[in-house]
Amino acid sequence: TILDKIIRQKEIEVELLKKQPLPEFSGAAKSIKKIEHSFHNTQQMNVIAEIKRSSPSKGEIDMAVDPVKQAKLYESCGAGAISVLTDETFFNGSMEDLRNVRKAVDLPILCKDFMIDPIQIDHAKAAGASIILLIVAALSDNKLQELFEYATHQGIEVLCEVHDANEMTRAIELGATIIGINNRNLKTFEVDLSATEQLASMVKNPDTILISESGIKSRDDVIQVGKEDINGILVGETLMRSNNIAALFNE
Ligand code: IGP
Repeated sequence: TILDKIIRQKEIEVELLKKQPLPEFSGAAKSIKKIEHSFHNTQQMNVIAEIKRSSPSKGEIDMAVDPVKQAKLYESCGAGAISVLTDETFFNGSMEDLRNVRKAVDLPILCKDFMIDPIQIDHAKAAGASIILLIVAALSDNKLQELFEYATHQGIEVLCEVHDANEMTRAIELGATIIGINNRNLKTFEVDLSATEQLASMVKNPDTILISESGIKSRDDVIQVGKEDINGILVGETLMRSNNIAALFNE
Protein backbone atom coordinates (compact mmCIF):
# COMPACT_ATOMS: atom_id res chain seq x y z
CA THR A 1 0.00 0.00 0.00
CA ILE A 2 0.99 3.66 -0.30
CA LEU A 3 1.28 3.83 3.49
CA ASP A 4 3.86 1.00 3.45
CA LYS A 5 5.73 2.82 0.73
CA ILE A 6 5.79 6.09 2.67
CA ILE A 7 6.99 4.34 5.82
CA ARG A 8 9.84 2.66 3.92
CA GLN A 9 10.92 6.05 2.60
CA LYS A 10 10.72 7.48 6.15
CA GLU A 11 13.08 4.77 7.39
CA ILE A 12 15.69 6.03 4.91
CA GLU A 13 15.07 9.67 5.85
CA VAL A 14 15.36 8.90 9.57
CA GLU A 15 18.86 7.45 9.08
CA LEU A 16 19.87 10.67 7.30
CA LEU A 17 18.28 12.84 10.00
CA LYS A 18 20.31 11.05 12.67
CA LYS A 19 23.51 12.24 10.99
CA GLN A 20 22.41 15.87 10.88
CA PRO A 21 22.79 18.42 13.65
CA LEU A 22 19.51 19.51 15.24
CA PRO A 23 18.56 22.97 13.91
CA GLU A 24 18.24 25.85 16.32
CA PHE A 25 15.03 25.93 18.38
CA SER A 26 12.63 28.44 16.91
CA GLY A 27 10.31 28.80 19.93
CA ALA A 28 7.32 26.58 20.63
CA ALA A 29 3.90 27.26 19.15
CA LYS A 30 0.97 27.37 21.56
CA SER A 31 -0.60 24.31 23.14
CA ILE A 32 -3.88 23.28 21.56
CA LYS A 33 -5.26 22.46 24.99
CA LYS A 34 -4.45 25.81 26.48
CA ILE A 35 -5.45 28.27 23.80
CA GLU A 36 -7.93 30.89 24.94
CA HIS A 37 -10.86 29.88 22.77
CA SER A 38 -10.15 26.35 23.89
CA PHE A 39 -11.28 23.61 21.57
CA HIS A 40 -13.67 22.67 24.37
CA ASN A 41 -15.67 25.80 25.05
CA THR A 42 -17.05 27.11 21.84
CA GLN A 43 -20.24 27.39 19.89
CA GLN A 44 -18.41 27.46 16.58
CA MET A 45 -16.67 24.63 14.82
CA ASN A 46 -12.94 24.84 15.41
CA VAL A 47 -10.88 24.49 12.28
CA ILE A 48 -7.38 23.13 12.00
CA ALA A 49 -6.39 24.59 8.64
CA GLU A 50 -3.78 22.70 6.66
CA ILE A 51 -0.99 23.79 4.33
CA LYS A 52 -0.72 21.09 1.68
CA ARG A 53 0.95 21.57 -1.73
CA SER A 54 0.19 18.13 -3.09
CA SER A 55 -0.75 14.62 -2.01
CA PRO A 56 -0.37 11.09 -3.38
CA SER A 57 -4.15 10.82 -3.75
CA LYS A 58 -4.86 14.22 -5.36
CA GLY A 59 -1.57 15.10 -7.08
CA GLU A 60 -0.78 18.79 -7.25
CA ILE A 61 -3.09 21.01 -5.20
CA ASP A 62 -1.24 24.34 -5.00
CA MET A 63 2.47 23.99 -5.67
CA ALA A 64 3.02 27.75 -5.66
CA VAL A 65 1.56 28.39 -2.21
CA ASP A 66 3.49 30.66 0.13
CA PRO A 67 3.07 28.89 3.48
CA VAL A 68 3.56 32.10 5.47
CA LYS A 69 0.89 34.02 3.56
CA GLN A 70 -1.46 31.06 3.69
CA ALA A 71 -0.97 30.62 7.45
CA LYS A 72 -1.58 34.32 8.09
CA LEU A 73 -4.73 34.13 6.04
CA TYR A 74 -5.94 31.10 8.00
CA GLU A 75 -5.20 32.92 11.24
CA SER A 76 -7.07 36.05 10.17
CA CYS A 77 -10.08 33.93 9.15
CA GLY A 78 -10.28 32.41 12.63
CA ALA A 79 -8.51 29.05 12.34
CA GLY A 80 -7.94 27.45 15.75
CA ALA A 81 -4.68 25.82 14.71
CA ILE A 82 -2.48 25.33 11.64
CA SER A 83 -1.38 21.98 10.24
CA VAL A 84 1.76 21.95 8.12
CA LEU A 85 2.48 18.92 5.94
CA THR A 86 6.24 18.51 6.35
CA ASP A 87 6.78 15.34 4.31
CA GLU A 88 8.92 16.20 1.26
CA THR A 89 8.81 13.09 -0.89
CA PHE A 90 5.06 12.53 -1.10
CA PHE A 91 3.54 15.89 -0.13
CA ASN A 92 6.14 18.46 -1.24
CA GLY A 93 6.30 20.03 2.22
CA SER A 94 9.25 20.67 4.53
CA MET A 95 10.31 21.41 8.11
CA GLU A 96 11.40 24.77 6.73
CA ASP A 97 7.74 25.49 5.91
CA LEU A 98 6.80 24.77 9.51
CA ARG A 99 9.63 26.91 10.86
CA ASN A 100 8.54 29.83 8.66
CA VAL A 101 4.88 29.43 9.64
CA ARG A 102 5.86 29.37 13.31
CA LYS A 103 7.60 32.72 12.92
CA ALA A 104 4.54 34.23 11.24
CA VAL A 105 1.57 33.12 13.35
CA ASP A 106 0.68 32.70 16.99
CA LEU A 107 -1.54 29.60 16.78
CA PRO A 108 -0.92 25.97 17.79
CA ILE A 109 0.96 24.22 14.97
CA LEU A 110 0.63 20.58 14.03
CA CYS A 111 3.56 18.86 12.33
CA LYS A 112 1.80 16.60 9.84
CA ASP A 113 4.19 13.81 8.98
CA PHE A 114 4.70 10.08 9.27
CA MET A 115 6.52 9.70 12.58
CA ILE A 116 8.37 6.45 13.18
CA ASP A 117 11.35 7.61 15.26
CA PRO A 118 11.95 10.07 18.14
CA ILE A 119 14.48 11.98 16.01
CA GLN A 120 11.59 13.28 13.90
CA ILE A 121 9.92 14.60 17.06
CA ASP A 122 13.16 16.42 17.97
CA HIS A 123 13.15 18.09 14.57
CA ALA A 124 9.46 18.97 14.73
CA LYS A 125 10.00 20.53 18.15
CA ALA A 126 13.05 22.47 16.98
CA ALA A 127 11.03 23.90 14.09
CA GLY A 128 8.38 25.10 16.57
CA ALA A 129 5.61 22.50 16.36
CA SER A 130 3.42 22.20 19.45
CA ILE A 131 1.64 19.06 18.22
CA ILE A 132 2.76 16.02 16.25
CA LEU A 133 0.69 13.43 14.43
CA LEU A 134 0.92 9.74 15.27
CA ILE A 135 -0.86 7.49 12.78
CA VAL A 136 -2.05 4.38 14.61
CA ALA A 137 -2.28 2.40 11.34
CA ALA A 138 1.42 2.95 10.70
CA LEU A 139 2.76 1.91 14.12
CA SER A 140 2.98 -1.16 16.33
CA ASP A 141 1.62 -0.77 19.87
CA ASN A 142 5.18 -0.59 21.20
CA LYS A 143 6.27 2.08 18.73
CA LEU A 144 3.08 4.04 19.29
CA GLN A 145 3.64 4.07 23.02
CA GLU A 146 7.34 4.89 22.71
CA LEU A 147 6.68 7.89 20.44
CA PHE A 148 3.67 9.05 22.48
CA GLU A 149 5.68 9.02 25.69
CA TYR A 150 8.69 10.64 24.07
CA ALA A 151 6.62 13.50 22.65
CA THR A 152 4.69 14.01 25.89
CA HIS A 153 7.96 14.09 27.82
CA GLN A 154 9.23 16.76 25.41
CA GLY A 155 6.15 18.91 26.06
CA ILE A 156 4.75 18.14 22.62
CA GLU A 157 1.06 17.26 22.27
CA VAL A 158 -0.01 14.26 20.19
CA LEU A 159 -2.84 14.06 17.69
CA CYS A 160 -3.46 10.34 17.48
CA GLU A 161 -5.02 9.40 14.14
CA VAL A 162 -7.43 6.50 13.69
CA HIS A 163 -9.59 5.18 10.89
CA ASP A 164 -11.43 2.16 12.30
CA ALA A 165 -12.77 0.79 15.59
CA ASN A 166 -9.69 -1.30 16.28
CA GLU A 167 -7.42 1.73 15.87
CA MET A 168 -9.74 3.83 18.04
CA THR A 169 -9.51 1.22 20.80
CA ARG A 170 -5.72 1.32 20.53
CA ALA A 171 -5.69 5.13 20.75
CA ILE A 172 -7.94 5.14 23.82
CA GLU A 173 -5.86 2.44 25.52
CA LEU A 174 -2.74 4.49 24.80
CA GLY A 175 -4.30 7.34 26.79
CA ALA A 176 -4.46 9.71 23.83
CA THR A 177 -6.51 12.81 24.63
CA ILE A 178 -6.37 14.42 21.19
CA ILE A 179 -7.79 11.96 18.68
CA GLY A 180 -8.27 12.50 14.96
CA ILE A 181 -10.76 10.39 13.07
CA ASN A 182 -9.40 10.23 9.53
CA ASN A 183 -12.30 9.91 7.11
CA ARG A 184 -9.75 8.87 4.47
CA ASN A 185 -8.40 5.35 4.49
CA LEU A 186 -4.65 5.86 4.00
CA LYS A 187 -4.32 2.46 2.36
CA THR A 188 -7.00 2.88 -0.31
CA PHE A 189 -7.50 6.70 -0.30
CA GLU A 190 -11.22 6.12 -0.05
CA VAL A 191 -13.05 8.90 1.80
CA ASP A 192 -16.16 8.22 3.83
CA LEU A 193 -17.39 10.91 6.24
CA SER A 194 -19.42 8.32 8.13
CA ALA A 195 -16.14 7.16 9.73
CA THR A 196 -16.62 10.10 12.13
CA GLU A 197 -20.15 8.95 12.92
CA GLN A 198 -19.08 5.39 13.51
CA LEU A 199 -16.13 6.10 15.78
CA ALA A 200 -16.90 9.30 17.71
CA SER A 201 -19.21 7.59 20.19
CA MET A 202 -16.43 5.24 21.28
CA VAL A 203 -14.77 8.16 23.09
CA LYS A 204 -16.14 8.44 26.63
CA ASN A 205 -13.58 10.74 28.22
CA PRO A 206 -15.05 14.28 28.13
CA ASP A 207 -11.55 15.78 28.22
CA THR A 208 -10.67 14.24 24.88
CA ILE A 209 -10.36 16.64 21.96
CA LEU A 210 -11.91 14.87 18.99
CA ILE A 211 -11.14 16.01 15.46
CA SER A 212 -12.76 14.90 12.20
CA GLU A 213 -10.13 14.85 9.45
CA SER A 214 -10.14 14.74 5.65
CA GLY A 215 -12.61 15.04 2.82
CA ILE A 216 -14.58 17.95 4.30
CA LYS A 217 -15.60 20.15 1.37
CA SER A 218 -18.81 22.00 2.17
CA ARG A 219 -21.09 23.38 4.83
CA ASP A 220 -23.18 20.21 4.54
CA ASP A 221 -20.10 18.10 5.23
CA VAL A 222 -19.38 20.17 8.34
CA ILE A 223 -22.97 19.70 9.48
CA GLN A 224 -22.75 15.96 8.86
CA VAL A 225 -19.57 15.37 10.89
CA GLY A 226 -20.70 18.02 13.42
CA LYS A 227 -23.70 15.87 14.38
CA GLU A 228 -21.22 13.92 16.45
CA ASP A 229 -19.69 15.31 19.61
CA ILE A 230 -16.50 16.53 17.96
CA ASN A 231 -14.36 19.53 18.91
CA GLY A 232 -12.98 20.42 15.51
CA ILE A 233 -12.33 19.58 11.90
CA LEU A 234 -9.08 19.36 9.96
CA VAL A 235 -9.34 20.72 6.43
CA GLY A 236 -6.66 20.79 3.75
CA GLU A 237 -7.54 20.55 0.09
CA THR A 238 -10.75 22.59 0.17
CA LEU A 239 -9.01 25.54 1.84
CA MET A 240 -5.95 25.22 -0.41
CA ARG A 241 -8.06 25.34 -3.56
CA SER A 242 -10.34 28.17 -2.43
CA ASN A 243 -9.92 31.74 -3.58
CA ASN A 244 -12.25 32.97 -0.85
CA ILE A 245 -11.16 31.33 2.37
CA ALA A 246 -12.89 33.94 4.54
CA ALA A 247 -16.24 33.04 2.96
CA LEU A 248 -15.69 29.34 3.71
CA PHE A 249 -14.99 30.13 7.35
CA ASN A 250 -18.09 32.33 7.56
CA GLU A 251 -20.30 29.55 6.26
C1 IGP B 1 -6.68 17.05 5.28
P1 IGP B 1 -8.23 17.08 3.14
O1 IGP B 1 -9.04 16.02 2.49
O2 IGP B 1 -9.07 18.19 3.73
O3 IGP B 1 -7.13 17.64 2.27
O4 IGP B 1 -7.49 16.35 4.36
C2 IGP B 1 -5.96 16.06 6.23
O5 IGP B 1 -6.92 15.39 6.99
C3 IGP B 1 -5.11 15.07 5.44
O6 IGP B 1 -4.12 15.83 4.80
C4 IGP B 1 -4.46 13.99 6.29
C5 IGP B 1 -3.15 13.48 6.18
C6 IGP B 1 -3.01 12.50 7.18
C7 IGP B 1 -2.08 13.74 5.35
C8 IGP B 1 -5.04 13.32 7.31
N1 IGP B 1 -4.17 12.41 7.85
C9 IGP B 1 -1.82 11.79 7.38
C10 IGP B 1 -0.89 13.04 5.55
C11 IGP B 1 -0.77 12.10 6.56
